[in-house]
Amino acid sequence: MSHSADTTDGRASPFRPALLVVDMQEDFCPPEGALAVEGGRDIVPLINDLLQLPFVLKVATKDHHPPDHVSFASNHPGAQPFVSTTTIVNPANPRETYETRLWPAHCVVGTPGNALVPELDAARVGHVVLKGREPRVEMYSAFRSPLRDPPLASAVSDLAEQLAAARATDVFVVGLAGDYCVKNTALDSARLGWRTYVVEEGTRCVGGDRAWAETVAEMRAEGVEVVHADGPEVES
Ligand code: VGL
Ligand code: ZN
Repeated sequence: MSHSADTTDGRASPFRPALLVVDMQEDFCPPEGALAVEGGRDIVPLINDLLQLPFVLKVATKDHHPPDHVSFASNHPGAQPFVSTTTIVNPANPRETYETRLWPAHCVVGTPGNALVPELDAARVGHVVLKGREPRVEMYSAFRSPLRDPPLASAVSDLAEQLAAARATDVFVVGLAGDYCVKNTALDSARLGWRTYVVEEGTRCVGGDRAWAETVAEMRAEGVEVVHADGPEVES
């Protein structure tokens, strides 16, 4: 893969890359996924190539929703998936509030749609992070819930601790969906201090190419780099 490493003083800085494979689950993939992202399955070969490389930590995240999750349109009478939104308020701090889009029910714990796609080389994954477990919170970032004051125990993630324990310096993000969980995970990774990259060929967006262009601009504005796989065969 190609990217440039910055050194201000010319000395070699440590490079201890980690790989985050976001939400490569049946429900985000055609042909049957409840929230299928176009081309979502096509990125698996590249991700499997990346999983062969010597990252210091390889993490898979999973969207892991209870049936009564707040992001499901079916849990809001009259709401339409992809169209309607709902307002989420922190029960412990009503000033923390945000509006979020509603979806078809997806990645429900214990259903086939929750499973990682079988063609993913999951044996090379060292750690799995489950997110979206708290029924009241929509959690796109695998690092933390948007409601943080105080943090809800059921929405806490150990991803930052795992990266720190592995002494990762750089975080590479791939998976689904580029305009939701990949974006928010990459933004939090950068905000928490890791040099962060999204591999363009390793993601697909709910909103297609147009959403990707907006996502790239948003991520670059916060220091996330968009990088490219060198070709169909990633060298190890
Ligand atoms: C995601 C929508 C709803 C994602 C998760 O993984 O990007 N998108 N839940
Ligand atoms: Zn979800």
